[in-house]
Amino acid sequence: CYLWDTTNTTDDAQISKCPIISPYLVGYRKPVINERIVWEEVLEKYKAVRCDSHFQPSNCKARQKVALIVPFRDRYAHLEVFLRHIHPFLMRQQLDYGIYVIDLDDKIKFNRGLLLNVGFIEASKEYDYDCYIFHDVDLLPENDKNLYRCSDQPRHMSVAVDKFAYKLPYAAIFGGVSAMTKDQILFVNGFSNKFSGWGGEDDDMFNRLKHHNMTVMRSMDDVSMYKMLKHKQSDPNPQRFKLIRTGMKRASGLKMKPCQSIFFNLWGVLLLGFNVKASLVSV
Ligand code: NGS
Repeated sequence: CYLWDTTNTTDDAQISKCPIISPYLVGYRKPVINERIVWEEVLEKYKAVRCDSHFQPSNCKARQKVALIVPFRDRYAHLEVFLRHIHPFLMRQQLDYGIYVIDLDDKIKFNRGLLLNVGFIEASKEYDYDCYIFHDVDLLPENDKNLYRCSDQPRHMSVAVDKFAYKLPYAAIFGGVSAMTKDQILFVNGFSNKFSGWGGEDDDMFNRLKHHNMTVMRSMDDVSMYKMLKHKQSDPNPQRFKLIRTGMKRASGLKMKPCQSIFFNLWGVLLLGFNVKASLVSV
């Protein structure tokens, strides 16, 4: 059940590319966070995306096909606010996009890296995305000139978050919102599945990127502003610093070509599914 009218878009040659900068951008707009919204209203308001959360501009061909991967646990109130905010934001950017909210079985400890890997695999099966944006549900972009696109190097997008007084908390941060192409993800073998509990998986990804000679790109902080929704701090993983320290040793030990390595780590994700307790191959 795809939303777009295929009768309009079957002939790709006839439809021109969307402009590099969408004419619908409004710049800075304070996110609305206090009004509750019920699911029925979200669906009613955004009929265009009601079927499977997939949108495509009707009058031009989007320049990038973007999958938003949202790791999720229990924060339904945040999810409502997030979806209400992010749909019109992405539509204004004239993207061909899909949103994947990846939940984990309640019995399993939250594992952001694992959820992002699952989201990547599932989204790739569904559509030929150019760009994967790993997006925390509690972060609302404030300026739609912050373009949700990938580039030839991985991008860290949540540069200026209100919680950190709109300043980068540390140079190697890669958490919150980040964008990578399929090739970039495959090249570094996805995220580590080993980080159970809060923290560190993004730092480990930063190290993986560095290890593979990639450079993390950031936009100017006046464009990359985000509002963080309030929540209680999750339980940090006490093992995270050790895992980060030993991460590169594990990565170096792989000695695989990118096309093989994705099967190693992401194969572990497939085996794990959402429930399985069995030990798995993960790095
Ligand atoms: C660091 C965490 C990162 C996290 C970042 C921002 O301390 O995983 O804070 O978190 N690293 C470690 O704990 C090693 S935030 O306040 O945005 O939730 O992304």
